[in-house]
Amino acid sequence: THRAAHGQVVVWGLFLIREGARGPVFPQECLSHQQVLSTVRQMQKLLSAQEAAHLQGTRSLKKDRAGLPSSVVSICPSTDTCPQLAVPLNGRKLGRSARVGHDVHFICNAGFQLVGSESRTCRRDRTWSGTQPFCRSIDECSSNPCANGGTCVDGNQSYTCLCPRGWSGASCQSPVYACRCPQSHPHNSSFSRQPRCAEGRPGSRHCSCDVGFQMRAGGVCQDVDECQLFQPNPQTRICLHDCLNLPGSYGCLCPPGYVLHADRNTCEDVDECSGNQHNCTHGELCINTFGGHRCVRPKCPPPRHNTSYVKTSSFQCERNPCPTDSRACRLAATSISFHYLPLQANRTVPRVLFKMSTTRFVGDSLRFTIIGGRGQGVFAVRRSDRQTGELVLSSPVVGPATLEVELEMSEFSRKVLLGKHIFKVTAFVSQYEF
Ligand SMILES: [Ca+2]
Ligand SMILES: [Ca+2]
Repeated sequence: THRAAHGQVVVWGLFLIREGARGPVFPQECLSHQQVLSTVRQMQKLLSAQEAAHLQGTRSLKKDRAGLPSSVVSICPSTDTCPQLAVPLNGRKLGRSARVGHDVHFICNAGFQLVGSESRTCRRDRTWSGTQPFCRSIDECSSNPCANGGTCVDGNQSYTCLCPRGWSGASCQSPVYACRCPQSHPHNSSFSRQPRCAEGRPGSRHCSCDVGFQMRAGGVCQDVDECQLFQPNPQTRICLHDCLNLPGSYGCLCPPGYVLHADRNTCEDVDECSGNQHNCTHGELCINTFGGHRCVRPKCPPPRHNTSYVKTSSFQCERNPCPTDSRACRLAATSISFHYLPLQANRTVPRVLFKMSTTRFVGDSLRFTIIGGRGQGVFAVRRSDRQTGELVLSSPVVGPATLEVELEMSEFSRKVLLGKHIFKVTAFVSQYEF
């Protein structure tokens, strides 16, 4: 073919340049078959001769090189070297010199640990310092990484802990309480799921559970009961009120009268009064309380001993003017006010609930006393300044409870009573501490 012919021309070209000294033969026209064969044979002979010469040269080089060590040894006295050290299996030796004063170092391949001397020095007595090291496969379990009786399984540069029942986590460090659900949901498979597994290197398989699940014996992912786990302990409590275990998670529950706060943990009182969710009738007043509400109807006392009262506001009664000759009326309270205090159970004490003073102070002294009411035992009064008194909660109250206390503030001028004010206080204590 044309291509074949072209290749021949190239071969010819090479041949002519190399053999130019012998007298080039310029082809005048197309070569005969015989001529081509003859030329190729000549080329083969020439190349074979060159190959033989090359091999001869290589052999003599090899011989020279083989002779080198012995010539070096003959130059350097053998008394200055230590015996050659072996390369540890699965490791490397760094430094080739075995001469006195020289060091060699050993390192191990990944996954192996050097046991023995990391470095050895050729000493004057032609012995090596230290001991011959070897590379041992790293046993990830040798440090006993599994807690709580977990079984360690050594892997490729890693380990796996097989946790006993009741424990989970990479090192079996997390306690897991038995789920209380199986009795109530024996067939609810959503509390146990199959793990997600991924094939890694040949023979290795990594399985994991969804968030909120943990691997159990048998390779099944079981829901973690966060409620059992964290709720009973005040330090780890996750819900302010009640906890509901859910597959893979949990939820917090609030008692009636409360809504779950945006933080998903605490309970917030529903203000039934402002939200018009109350059942108070016309003429009753709605008082919002923690966990509920109350309907109240403050009433002025009925007329008695020439003394009568009139309602001046929703929460206040004022004494009507007294007949000129009625001492009883003049000694009766000039005003009666009503105070409703929503209170959470078990609040810390002492706690100031209420302050009282007069805006029309004309005398020279005020006296504050508790004059009655149920639940007086948990209250006390004290003066906070010259014309102000405080009602103080002095002991914690267990709810639910309704406590009433009646306070009197008497105003004197030169020890003569000028007037009395009565404060009727009602505290609505919730069932819960919120
Ligand atoms: Ca759960
Ligand atoms: Ca409420």
